Amino acid sequence: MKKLGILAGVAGLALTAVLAATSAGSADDSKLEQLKAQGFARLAIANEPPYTAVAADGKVSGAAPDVAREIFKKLGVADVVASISEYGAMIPGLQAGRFDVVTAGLFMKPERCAAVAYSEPVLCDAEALLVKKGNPKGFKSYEDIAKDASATVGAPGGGTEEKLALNAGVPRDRVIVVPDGQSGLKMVQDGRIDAYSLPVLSINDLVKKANDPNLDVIAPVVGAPVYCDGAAFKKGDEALRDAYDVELAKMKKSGEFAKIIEPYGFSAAAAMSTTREKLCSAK
Ligand code: 6CS
Repeated sequence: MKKLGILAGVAGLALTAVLAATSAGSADDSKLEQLKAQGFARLAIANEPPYTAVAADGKVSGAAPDVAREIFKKLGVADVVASISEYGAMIPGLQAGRFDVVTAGLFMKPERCAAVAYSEPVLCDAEALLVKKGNPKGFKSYEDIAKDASATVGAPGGGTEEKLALNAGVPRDRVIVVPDGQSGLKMVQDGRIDAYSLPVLSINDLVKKANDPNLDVIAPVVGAPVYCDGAAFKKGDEALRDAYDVELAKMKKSGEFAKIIEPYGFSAAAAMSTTREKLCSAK
């Protein structure tokens, strides 16, 4: 009897393991199944061209949403809808379930990698400073701004440039939180800040559209890293992130990825030359 009891026990354990694996598998796939049923994925964006843009008619474009739209289509999610968020509110919004994914050029850094599940790299860029013509204060780096006791720099709230300026020693009261690109441009033009910092392609886009001969772009900011973003998923949605990465890798291989991002000025080679692992462990 004893032997039979042990066999029954082993069979029971095996059955439990199979059921657990199956349920875990279906639980893992549930987010993607939910998005497919919903018919769209909710993106967090910043409306900072060429990363992300919302036209007057509400049409969403920009390199990040365009890549996401294609990948979700390949995963069976018909469309994407976007909400504009400040960079500093994107991760809390994702964690609170207000968005399904952040596709906004949210650069991968160790502290962010600890809070979200990033895809592999998508958009890479250096940092820039928008200044008055001739760069009257001679800025080349965030340290230069720190050393000039009267200098102020504008940057997105919770954004990378804000953090870089603070870490370079610019006091909190000289790092001005600026809600969007147009505001930053105007504040430099009006002399209310001495510099406005965003990634190079964002600043270049602002300057091109401003058509103002009294502006200069300092790029790259000396001492600031080249960053890359990825699509940022909520911790726990790793199965969706992994499915996203499979399609992203295929698009990188086929050339479709380059066709989407390079017209915006981004380099597919730059994104393909690095990995999430490297970027999330960068010092
Ligand atoms: O990831 C960030 O924090 C930065 N990324 C972009 C595309 N613009 C500004 C922002 O600070």
